Formats: sequence, C-alpha cells, structure tokens
Amino acid sequence: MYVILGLSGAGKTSIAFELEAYLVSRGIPAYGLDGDNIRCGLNKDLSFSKKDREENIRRVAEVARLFADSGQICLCSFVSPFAEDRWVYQIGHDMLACKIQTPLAVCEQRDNKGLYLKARQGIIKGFTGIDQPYETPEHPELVLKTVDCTVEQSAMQVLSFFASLLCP
Ligand code: GGZ
Repeated sequence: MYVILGLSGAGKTSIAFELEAYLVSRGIPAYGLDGDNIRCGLNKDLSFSKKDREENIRRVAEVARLFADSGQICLCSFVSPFAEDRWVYQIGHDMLACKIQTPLAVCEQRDNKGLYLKARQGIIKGFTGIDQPYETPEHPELVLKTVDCTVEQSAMQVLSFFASLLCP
C-alpha cells in the first residue's frame, strides 16, 4: 500500500493516477483511491469533521488492505490531516508513506476546485490549512516537492524510489 499525503491541491491524486496508469500499462496491477472515488460512494455518509476524517481513512486502510491481499498495489491519496489517525494505514502490507510538500500558498493559488476561495469566504467550514490544522507527516519514506515539477516527473521520482527498494 502506498499512501500519498498532502493538502488539497498539493498534487496527490494527479501523481497517484499517473503512477497507476504507468504501472497498469506495464502489466502491474495498481489502483488509486482518493477522496473523489471513496467519498462519493463507500464514505458518502462522512463529513470533514475530525471524527469523520478518522473514520474515512480507517475504511480506506481496510479497503487498501483487501487490494494488497489480492496482489494489487493500492495508491491511497488522502489529506489525512491528523497525525494521530494515520496509524491505521499500518494495517496494510508494506505501507510506504509519501509526503507531498507543496506550500499552502501554492495549493491555494492553484485552487483547482475553487474550494480555498470558498473556505476563505467562510462558505466551507473546517477546510484543511485554512480553519482546520494540517499536521505535517514527520517520518515519511519519501518527500516530493511538486513546485517546478511536472506530474510525470513527480511520478517518476516515486517509481525511482520503488525501484531503489527492490534493487538497493
Ligand atoms: C479538506 C476538503 C474539504 C475540507 C472538501 N477539508 O482537492 P480535493 O478536494 O480533491 O481534496 C480534498 C478532498 C479531501 O478528502 P479526503 O478524503 O482526502 O480528506 S481526509 O483524508 O481529511 O478525510 C478537497 C475536498 O475533499 N474537500 N471539503 N473541509 N478537503
């Protein structure tokens, strides 16, 4: 299981889906889970309160474990803002964490979905980085800086990291 952590707009999902496409095109089964595909279905009953975010990633980790049991690489891209909740990812096999280190100001400038603007206007409450905290991951296996990198370059950095583990 590969866990990609970072703020909204940091680039988690884009990198994960680039990786998924790369791996699948080479016959390596992989699947990306993120807020979009999980919160629309399995977790559509959950909000962004602290308690529901904890439950969100608990269920994600269980699903990712099933993917890993079936021999697939599961790429999980979730904000997971609270350090004390992240332990659940350990239930998967060979969990590796990647921190996407994109400054809040850059994420806010990208604002792909217009959510930061709504959060600044008070239309969305409890938005990570604005009026809810983001506790930065302290000991990730990999740190990716996305500023001045394309999605493809970032995905290749992750792949190089995978390769260095397989062939040290
Ligand atoms: C953070 C929010 C919020 C709030 C909606 N806080 O850029 P996105 O849109 O696609 O990524 C964010 C996504 C976060 O969902 P997660 O399931 O990853 O969150 S967590 O792990 O904390 O449970 C953002 C959108 O949902 N979004 N409201 N209040 N992100």
